[in-house]
Amino acid sequence: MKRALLLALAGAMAMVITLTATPTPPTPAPEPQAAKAPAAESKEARDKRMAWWRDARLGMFIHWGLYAVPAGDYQGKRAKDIGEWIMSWANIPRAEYEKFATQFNPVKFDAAQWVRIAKDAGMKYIVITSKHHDGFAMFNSTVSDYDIVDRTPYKKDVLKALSDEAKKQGLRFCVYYSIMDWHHPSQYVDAAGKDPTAGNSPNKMKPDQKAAYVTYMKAQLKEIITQYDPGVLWFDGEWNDWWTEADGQDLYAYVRGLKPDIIINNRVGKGRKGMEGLSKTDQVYAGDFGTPEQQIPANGLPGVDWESCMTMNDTWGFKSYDNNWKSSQTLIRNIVDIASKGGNYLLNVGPTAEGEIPAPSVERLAAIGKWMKTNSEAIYGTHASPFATQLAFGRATTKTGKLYLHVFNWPSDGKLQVPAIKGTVAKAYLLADRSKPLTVASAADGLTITVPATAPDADASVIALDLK
Ligand code: JFZ
Repeated sequence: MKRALLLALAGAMAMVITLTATPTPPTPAPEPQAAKAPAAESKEARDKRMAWWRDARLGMFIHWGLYAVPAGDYQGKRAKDIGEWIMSWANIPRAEYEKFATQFNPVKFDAAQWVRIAKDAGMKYIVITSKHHDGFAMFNSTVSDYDIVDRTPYKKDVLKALSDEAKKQGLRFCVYYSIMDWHHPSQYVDAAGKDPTAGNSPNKMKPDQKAAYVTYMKAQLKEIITQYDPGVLWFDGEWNDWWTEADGQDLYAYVRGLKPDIIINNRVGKGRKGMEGLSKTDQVYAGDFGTPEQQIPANGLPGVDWESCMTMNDTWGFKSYDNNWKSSQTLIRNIVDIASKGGNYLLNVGPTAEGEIPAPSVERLAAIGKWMKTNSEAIYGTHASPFATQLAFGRATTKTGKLYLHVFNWPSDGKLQVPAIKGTVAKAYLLADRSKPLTVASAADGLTITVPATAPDADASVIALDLK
């Protein structure tokens, strides 16, 4: 009786406090108020903000999280599905999945080495999973203890180490963040034969908990931006029906409010056209660039910023038995193909739970680096091919006063036929052998360049034309 009365009194007092408290919060609200519509930014301001990213052309994606512990194996179950989705495809309840944290101890992790591997491959930025669909934070979060510092024997903040190293070695540090969260109590699984706390896509949102979840995401994003200063916020997991374009616009404005010159992908809202990844054009959608996944657009897209993300094998997160590696030739030609269409290439690695980038990935990155060392001037800061149709011999990129011909199919007769170009050629030479000028014959229907009998590079030989 006495206790009930006390509780009632306390309740009444709280009511009074609520009713009489001034509406002004003690500290200024941290969130920006007005949603800044993307259209409000001038073209000049946008070009300035996007400049480093457009010049970069090549970045490293890193999918690293607790899923590296099972590495594609759960209680004898293996699947064709991607490694970072194991919580979903192996139907692992939250309480079971959480236990992987106790086994996550990447003692071989070396931030300086990872950044060096990316840099030597010619990559200009790194995008790492700060939180994937499994909800586990790979950084030190104070709004959640489901993070690497609080839950693993390793106890160290790998995002901090990587962001410091990237800065030191001159690469832009960027983060991936999943909107869908299989661990957060606001979300659950409603699918036949599945544990309600396992992962699933689509997943469900408890309507009365959505606001709290958005607050949670914003708090984590604020931690990420203040602690690691990312150049890009790469959202994902936006496709559930409980996430709307209005939510995307609000989150976009919030993140830009925290760091005005940050770049945000189009998976923050609902503009993305499936795996094709580019944004729909029926209205203005949130996000600065399109995100084709595992594919390259057939043609260049004038005036559109986009980035193709791709795996080197078939998984993003590490799987011990995925050996379906693309050849380094395919990867090099993808870099060229994408640059020739005006896009960026975000190429993935999935490190192990011990903290190592798999050897087949390191080997391919070294081959890319070797090619970039000779040919990167035909990639960085270039624009899409000026030719109306795709070239029979390969691809082209351009920048002021320069045209680069990337030859995949070397002419057997030593004569490279090039369609007519604007401007005249002052000088032609191989990037692999700059000191030897190549003979160019100009005619109304195009150029004939006399080239050595054998290709200097079996993957892609680049001929530079200085134009006047
Ligand atoms: C998403 C993630 O689910 C995946 O784990 C990885 O991080 C990748 C980069 O992004 O993959 C998707 C996203 C959307 C679709 C398919 C895969 N989709 O809409 O079909």
